[in-house]
Amino acid sequence: MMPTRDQKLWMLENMLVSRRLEERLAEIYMEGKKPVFNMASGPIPGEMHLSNGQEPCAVGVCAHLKPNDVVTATHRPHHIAVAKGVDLDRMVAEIFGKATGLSGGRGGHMHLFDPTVNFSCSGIIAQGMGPAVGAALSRKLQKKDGVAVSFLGEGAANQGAFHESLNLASLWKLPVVFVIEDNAWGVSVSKAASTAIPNNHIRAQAYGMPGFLVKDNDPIAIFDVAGEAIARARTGGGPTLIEIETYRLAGHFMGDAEGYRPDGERERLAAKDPIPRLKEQMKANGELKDSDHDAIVKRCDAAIEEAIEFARQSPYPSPEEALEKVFV
Ligand SMILES: Cc1ncc(C[n+]2csc(CCOP(=O)(O)OP(=O)(O)O)c2C)c(N)n1
Repeated sequence: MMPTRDQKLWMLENMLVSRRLEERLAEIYMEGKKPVFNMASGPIPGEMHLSNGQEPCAVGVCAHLKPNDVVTATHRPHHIAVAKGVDLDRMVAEIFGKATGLSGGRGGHMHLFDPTVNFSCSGIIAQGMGPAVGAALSRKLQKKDGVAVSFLGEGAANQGAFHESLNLASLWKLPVVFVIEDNAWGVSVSKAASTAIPNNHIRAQAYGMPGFLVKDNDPIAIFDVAGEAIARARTGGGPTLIEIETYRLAGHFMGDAEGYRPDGERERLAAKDPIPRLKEQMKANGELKDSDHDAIVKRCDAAIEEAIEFARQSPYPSPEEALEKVFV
């Protein structure tokens, strides 16, 4: 299943929104954290996990989704939230901990919930998998349209929730797709040091569902495989496991010294950046002119600056509200 030019433009624009937003967030994150790095200070308090490099996974999959389809994402959620159509202003306000944020400022960047497009994420590894299976089950029981997609890291594939979720999804033939973003590292632990087999898509066999491996972090190849999996889920064919070999261009979180990376890995990965790759491919195919690209970048930056301004101007929640809408 090959994307049309419009679908490629959509993927390029969404990758650029995510990337350029994260570049701005990384700058703002450091405000108030110099010369002494205190995670709690500055306009963006708390941890910050950037997804730059992993954007193809989000756009290749979400290009096939509608607002009523469910997505559960991870602690590294920005690229997926953008591609699922989460409101940018309220997303950035949540990242700033403001009252106008998606979770009223209670959650921060790992807890972006947008029911209008059925998007959620969690800081707990593999935690989105059970809810995605539940969402798929509810759609099946109610005979409602819609699929669920659960994104996870390769580290999450060693959690019990992974195995429980795949088993039930297959047993009940649910409309759910599991997408592993394999960036080869779980914090500082390599996949080779944590996982008994070289590739997680093989685990699909144990649960009686199709499993696919997509190499090279290529949005078009991801679009192809995800399109078939999502179409199968929509037409009653049951779940699929997709493993994508991707890479994060930055550290596990902001402030990570990345001492665990082999020499030259960062530079080698940066040279394979998927966003300029798609841009150059489209230009070579006559699908994109420099002026088209400039117009896209301008549109992205305007939306990003507007969202940042909205977040900066928004009030913090009042202390009296702190215990509302939470488990105490
Ligand atoms: C249940 C649970 N255990 C441990 C952690 C701490 N932790 C946060 S991110 C992370 C690594 C996750 O690796 P992976 O799933 O590969 O995702 P990546 O960070 O590479 O995107 C860990 C262990 C957590 N958040 N939740």
